[in-house]
Amino acid sequence: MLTNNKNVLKWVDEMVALCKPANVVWIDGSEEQLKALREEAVSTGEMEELNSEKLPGCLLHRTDPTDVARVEDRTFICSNTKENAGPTNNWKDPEEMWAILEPMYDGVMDGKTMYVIPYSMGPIGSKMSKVGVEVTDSIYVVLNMDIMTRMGKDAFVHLGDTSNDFVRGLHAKADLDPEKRYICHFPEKNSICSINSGYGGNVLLGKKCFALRIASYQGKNEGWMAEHMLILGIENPQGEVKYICAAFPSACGKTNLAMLIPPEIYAKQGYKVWTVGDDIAWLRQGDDGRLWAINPENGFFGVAPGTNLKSNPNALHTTEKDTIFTNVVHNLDNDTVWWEGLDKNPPKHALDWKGNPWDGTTSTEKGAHPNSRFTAPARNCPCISKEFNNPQGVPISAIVFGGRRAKTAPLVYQSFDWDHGVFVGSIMASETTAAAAGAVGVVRRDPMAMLPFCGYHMGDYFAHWLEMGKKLGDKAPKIFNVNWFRTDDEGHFIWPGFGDNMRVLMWILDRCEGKADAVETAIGYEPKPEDINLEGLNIDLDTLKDLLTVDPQLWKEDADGIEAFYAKFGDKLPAKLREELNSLKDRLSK
Ligand code: OXD
Ligand code: MN
Repeated sequence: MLTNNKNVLKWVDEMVALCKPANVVWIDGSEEQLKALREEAVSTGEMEELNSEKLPGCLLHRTDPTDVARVEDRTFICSNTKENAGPTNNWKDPEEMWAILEPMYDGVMDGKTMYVIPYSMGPIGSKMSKVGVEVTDSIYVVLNMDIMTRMGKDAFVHLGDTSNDFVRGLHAKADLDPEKRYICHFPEKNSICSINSGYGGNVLLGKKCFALRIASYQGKNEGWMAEHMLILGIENPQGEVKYICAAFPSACGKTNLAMLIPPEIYAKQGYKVWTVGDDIAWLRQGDDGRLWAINPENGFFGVAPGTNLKSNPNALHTTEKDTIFTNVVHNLDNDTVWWEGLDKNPPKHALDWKGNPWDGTTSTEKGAHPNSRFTAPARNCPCISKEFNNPQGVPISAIVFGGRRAKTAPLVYQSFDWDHGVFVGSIMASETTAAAAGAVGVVRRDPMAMLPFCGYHMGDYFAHWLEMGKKLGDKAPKIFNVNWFRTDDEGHFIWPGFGDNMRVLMWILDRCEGKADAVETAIGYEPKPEDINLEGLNIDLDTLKDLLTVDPQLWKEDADGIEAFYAKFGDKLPAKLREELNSLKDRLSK
């Protein structure tokens, strides 16, 4: 046992009595213990060791083919009342849910080992960090949690001997039956139950389950925010760094933006970009009144396909050692890994993500699962910020929202003020990409990119954002919206994206420092086209003007969509947001 904390000991005893494992192993986080676990996982075939020269310390794992992604339809927020979970979450009464879960957990670890994992989300000892304890029957979970969190006995030291403020996570793989898969959150009880899955997002309980769903609820009660945001720093040639948080729905390139490589024009002047986080930010008001952020995670759980030397060299280099690959192609010739979009040389002699023989030169089937992943330590990242472990976090100058919109949203605009910025975040949306030329896909609203991750009523969540704005007053970060995905009539992206997105971030920072002008439009402040630096780009001013156009007709239709979406929240929708919608409509019809 690694702690004298009675609350922890009592809960672990209860879990042992329920799951009835043959052994209990407390994870201290020592290299010795981890080494033994890696060896055990390799000996049972749960993981495979990769080429020790090309990929030192790297392991490969395959999940069950029916267990490859987060399962929103099996994810529940079991608040005491349905009202508290709100209209955008699946809800079940906590007792009813426990009546379903308890028999499934009863004896589920028979003959197996239960691992007790203490971990800290955020730097150990930071006032912004929180402790969790996960019990699991999976070594894969232990080894991933080691990369994704600060795992081990120090987390218990941080918790102390008497505190009850830790998130309890119970995970059992059981028999992976998709029909009996449950990912359940009990916000009022600070606890999470996951069963019948072995896939990262469902079982690494520190990540989406704790750091977003439970933490968003804690943040509302305790006056801070847990957000689905990357954090990056831009250093100017004088060595000053300004930090930006950005929220995008899944699959809009958050990891790429977080690790962007400055275009030549900025690099040669001495600008640098530093990554603090690629997925989650915890934000609190600091003693100086400003908003400060930490990344509660300690690694990256990134999507492998599409990651390459052009799209994200920093991510690729991060995965060159001490990384766990899940559901990618295993190149048998040199014991390395491959995925679609890595390079143009798929291996001939390989196993696909299901472990079947695969020849990348002839196969029409994908070798890697589209949601195959790398779990890589943040310390490996060539552009990791030196503030990554700073217990104070970093001060945030700007908050950026974004989505994938073919026509509606311009390249960038700034909200009129904080409240309008909350409105802008609340109407975030992405379109499913349609193949037909110029066709616009289905709009999926995803406020602040938190739709699948908010652990309570989203109407209350919007109110909490408005409340935070009141507290921050004139020290609040400025709020912006970007859209890298405008397309031309043939459906091609107009803006080059990737590193060139920095050109837009530079305007954003100039606005924060009062250094750039703006044009007032119906939807917010837009840059003067000449204020976005296009040097070295194949884009002329007219194209940029196109990227900045706001089509009132499209926006009126969008406003109707927002109206319908807002209706879901009933009287929990803050009146302020309805006012913002009405003002938008007024401005559009002028
Ligand atoms: C993720 C997601 O895996 O947002 O980060 O889906
Ligand atoms: Mn995410």
